[in-house]
Amino acid sequence: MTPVPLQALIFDVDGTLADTEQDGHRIAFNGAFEAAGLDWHWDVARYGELLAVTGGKERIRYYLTQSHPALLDEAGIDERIAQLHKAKTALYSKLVAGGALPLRPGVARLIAEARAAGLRLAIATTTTPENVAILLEHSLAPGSSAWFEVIGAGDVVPAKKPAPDIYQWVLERLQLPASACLAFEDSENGLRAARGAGLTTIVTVNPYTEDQDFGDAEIVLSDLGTPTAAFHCIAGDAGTATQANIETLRRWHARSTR
Ligand code: XBP
Ligand code: MG
Repeated sequence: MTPVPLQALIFDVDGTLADTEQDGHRIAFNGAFEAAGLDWHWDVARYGELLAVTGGKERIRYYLTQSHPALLDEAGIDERIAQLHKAKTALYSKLVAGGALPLRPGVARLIAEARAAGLRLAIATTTTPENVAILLEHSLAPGSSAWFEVIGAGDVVPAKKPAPDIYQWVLERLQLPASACLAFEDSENGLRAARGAGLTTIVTVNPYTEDQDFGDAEIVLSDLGTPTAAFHCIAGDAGTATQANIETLRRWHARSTR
């Protein structure tokens, strides 16, 4: 069978493009709780546990089931969660616009190389669409949202990762089979979503996800690597590569679809 050529790269956002969780989303959640007069506080370790559930509204609800279950029976709790989440999104935007969240090593380089090579770009994330736009604008380049042909984000699909729905939504809009694409993820939930949609997946871990199960990934790396700082290959075969560039991506893609 002739191998399908690589045509598109699909990126997760949180934890993959930038380490947004600990010093971005977590801070914004806590700020929203404080502004609402609540004594809820998510420290770094607790937030790591809460990351088991993707989606900010879903994460607040999950926290309530653990710490304040009686609140879930109160009338108007859905609206209250939605309001808290809206306040959180506004705080997160401010943090990102202030330049608090740089991209991870090699991300801007790889995206530039992909554009130069004519690969199509897309995003598949559970985060709110405004968060994606503001991160790209401030941490990648002004106007860079337009580089991504399809941005699948937030509530466009009701079932968030680890469900494959967001990746399927993106693939449908790209009008490409999974076999023509590579996904980039940082978490087990993300990997399960991408694999569920049939995508070969490259994982770059971060402190919150490094102990998760990535057995189903094509390759697991510390990061994408830069010309001066090679990635560390955690699992899979990186050969002699020291950074993920278009040539290495094509190689990893070809061997996975053979
Ligand atoms: C990202 C998430 C999101 C963010 C918060 O997961 O789980 O919930 O933490 O975003 P992934 P919102 O990287 O797997 O897509 O508060 O905007 O939902
Ligand atoms: Mg992620």
